[in-house]
Amino acid sequence: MDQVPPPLRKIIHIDMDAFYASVEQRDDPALRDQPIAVGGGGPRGVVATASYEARTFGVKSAMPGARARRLCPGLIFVTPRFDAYRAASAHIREIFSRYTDIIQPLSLDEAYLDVTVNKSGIASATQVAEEIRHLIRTETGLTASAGVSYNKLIAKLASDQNKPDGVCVVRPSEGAAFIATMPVRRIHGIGPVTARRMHELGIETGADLRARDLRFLQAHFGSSADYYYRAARGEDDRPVREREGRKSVSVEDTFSDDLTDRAALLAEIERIAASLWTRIDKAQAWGRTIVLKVKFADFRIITRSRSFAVPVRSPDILVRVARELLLAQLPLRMGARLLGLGVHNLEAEEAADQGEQLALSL
Ligand code: DCP
Ligand code: MG
Repeated sequence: MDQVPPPLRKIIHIDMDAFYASVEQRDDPALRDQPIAVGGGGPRGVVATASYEARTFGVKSAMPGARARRLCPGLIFVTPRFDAYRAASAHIREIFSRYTDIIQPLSLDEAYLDVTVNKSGIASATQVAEEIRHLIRTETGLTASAGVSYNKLIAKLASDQNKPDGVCVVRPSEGAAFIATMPVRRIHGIGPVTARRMHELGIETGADLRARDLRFLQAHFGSSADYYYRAARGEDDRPVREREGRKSVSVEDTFSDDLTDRAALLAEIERIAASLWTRIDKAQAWGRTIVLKVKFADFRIITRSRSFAVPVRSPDILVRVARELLLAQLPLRMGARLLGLGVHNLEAEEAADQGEQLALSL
């Protein structure tokens, strides 16, 4: 049978600029042009995002509030107003829907759009992106950046290139060279754990990744090798809105000898949590419930879980909760043959709405 090559797709990735901070600056004129941080200014608070004025001081997302204040003494802390962010998010999604129904939100401020065939009849994806940015600006008073390319991998990297308020177009002939310059940790699906392993193997950039053959990647990264191999060449055929249907992500491990020793059990659960995080990050599947599973020597299974109001988006929280769930079971009444860890209650595609990240509530 003849293989007809699939038509080239036109994918846009839209990402709002300094999203929470921009909403705050829009709604309170006293905050305009000021260095602001949205998030907790208290002793245990974390910066969710900083205005561009604050970023020039080095203030960043996920930074402890105290450190942010040291870097930028005039920093103004603003308490998040999620209702306002959700409203802005709903508005931009409504703008997207004027152009296409193939929309995959990744969080409140970010989405992929497939505009290969689109409602406006505009052939140029770049022009569609510019119209969307224009509508966002005039209707919401906020700015967005866009990446325009032939797949999700490159569109997402591209939207970050000319931030804030910029567009970057990467054509099919430019994709491989574009990826070559990227640090691997910025490639979708390469989380912090994988990035560290690549670093240990001397793989820092897309070009380094491309220099390794498939056999080498398979030996080190198993079933993910194929994706990395293709990503290094600028190839990615994941469809927009692929996340439908997944219910949970989990990792478990059966031991050759039943484990009873506290230190050994904790070491195992940390290892399992790290490996689970790699999967979560790769699937971009954020869940609200963390579930520990223990199978005992007698094959009885217990599960213990903890749920949060918002999806867990931090590997540190995952590890900490995993340890706490396990510690609550120690000492075990008999050896464990298996430990498992999973996240459930995944953020549904439509409800990628839960932009409130757990980092904030700590
Ligand atoms: N966010 C959060 N905790 C983080 C990162 C982000 O709560 N660790 C929230 C606040 C951000 C929003 O999600 O405003 C969007 O995240 P982005 O990573 O897109 O960051 P920004 O939109 O703030 O900035 P940029 O202009 O770099 O996209
Ligand atoms: Mg953003």
